[in-house]
Amino acid sequence: MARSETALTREEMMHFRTQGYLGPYPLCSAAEMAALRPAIEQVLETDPPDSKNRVHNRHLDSRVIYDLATHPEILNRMVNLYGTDLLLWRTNFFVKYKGTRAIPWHQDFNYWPLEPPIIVSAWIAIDASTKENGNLQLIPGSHRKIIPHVKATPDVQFQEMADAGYYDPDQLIDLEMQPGEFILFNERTLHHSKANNSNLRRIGLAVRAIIPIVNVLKYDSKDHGLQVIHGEDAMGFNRLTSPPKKADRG
Ligand SMILES: O=C(O)CCC(=O)C(=O)O
Repeated sequence: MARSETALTREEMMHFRTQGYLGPYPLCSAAEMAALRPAIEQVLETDPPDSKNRVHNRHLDSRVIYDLATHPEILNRMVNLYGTDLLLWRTNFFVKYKGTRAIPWHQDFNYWPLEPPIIVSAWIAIDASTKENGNLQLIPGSHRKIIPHVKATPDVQFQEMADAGYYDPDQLIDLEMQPGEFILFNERTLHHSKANNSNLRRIGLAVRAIIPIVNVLKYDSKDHGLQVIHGEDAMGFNRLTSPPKKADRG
């Protein structure tokens, strides 16, 4: 496989394997993200064609979001870790204003209709993400075991959360990020974020990519399909769709 300009070192690849995450890395500068932010905000203020949800899968109707999600700084690193063939499954914005509830500790694969559940996520800081406004926190190495999930408490955003008896929150690390930085993590890396108790908005964009052997068991909407973002889809298990055209909304 050709090594890209942003090829990971052997140490970085081993870090991802043993710790379950990598980064932060710069996708663009904070100034470049500031220039892009009005277009991102406009997408978030507009209903998508399927009118379902403004924060999910906007890479399907916005070229700005698609280009962000498939930026070479992300894609080249994903290719180094997972091989040349990659499909974009989902994107999710996580928008936290003052008072937005915490995201509980969880392993993503607990919730997802994928078989086998192999996913790499990139989480891109659209705004600065700091301890003040509820940055991501994760537990290095936690991807090596499967943690049971139980009914979530009402103070958090999800219906289910990791069973607190199965991990040690003292092992967490803070991933503070400047706008334009991103991290990578896998489907079992235990992570969460606290409530935002500050006046500083915190928007992150999570990008979920899979390899072609992964079968999507349930689609998010009738318009939902996957895009081949690198290499090819030699398996043909999943419904494919095209990237939005550059002239499209957003
Ligand atoms: O942005 C957050 O606070 C949580 C993100 C998250 O849970 C995810 O990307 O899977």
